[in-house]
Amino acid sequence: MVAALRAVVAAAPLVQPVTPGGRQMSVRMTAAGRLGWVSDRQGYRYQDRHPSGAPWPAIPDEVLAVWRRVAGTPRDPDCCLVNYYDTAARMGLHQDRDEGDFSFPVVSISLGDQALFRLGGQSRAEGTQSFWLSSGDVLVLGGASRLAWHGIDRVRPGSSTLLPRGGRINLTLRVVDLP
Ligand code: MD3
Ligand code: FE
Repeated sequence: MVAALRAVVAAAPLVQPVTPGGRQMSVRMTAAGRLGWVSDRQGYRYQDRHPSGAPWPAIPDEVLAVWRRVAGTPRDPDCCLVNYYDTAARMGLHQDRDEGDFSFPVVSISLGDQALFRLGGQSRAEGTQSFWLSSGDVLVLGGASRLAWHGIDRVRPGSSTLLPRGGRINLTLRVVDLP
């Protein structure tokens, strides 16, 4: 899977997105599939091209195979978001609600160093639980958890030998468009 992702990143290089408010995110991102998520001063959105203007590469077969095994729907995903965390990167608490139909799950695949994941409820006021995600972990965020607040507090350096230069890759597979 890492080899297939190297080909994705060669075709659609990782970018460090800027939020609409002008802050640089610490996570570097790219995508595969028909649509990818981008953020810049104009706002954040799904679009059918990498910021370079190139179409996104296809979702690798070995990644699609995970979705087909666990997602519980015959519909394939439109988007595989690829997040790369160096050991200083984090992702603040947020909800994923730019997709068209929340009855489809989001499937997450973690690769490389462990990360401290925080999961709350559907309202920001609810408490959160933290747990470590390890390389090879697959999460299916469906049902009530689909709209849960979540984020990554930190990466544990040196906790995996999968990536020669360390850090963490997270893949999130999503159905973006309405069925
Ligand atoms: C819970 N990614 O890409 S993966 C994201 O590790 C994102 O890169 C984190 O949050 C990461 O949006 C967390 C686990 C995850 C993904 C999507 C979710 C948890 C989720 C959607 C809804 C609820
Ligand atoms: Fe998210």
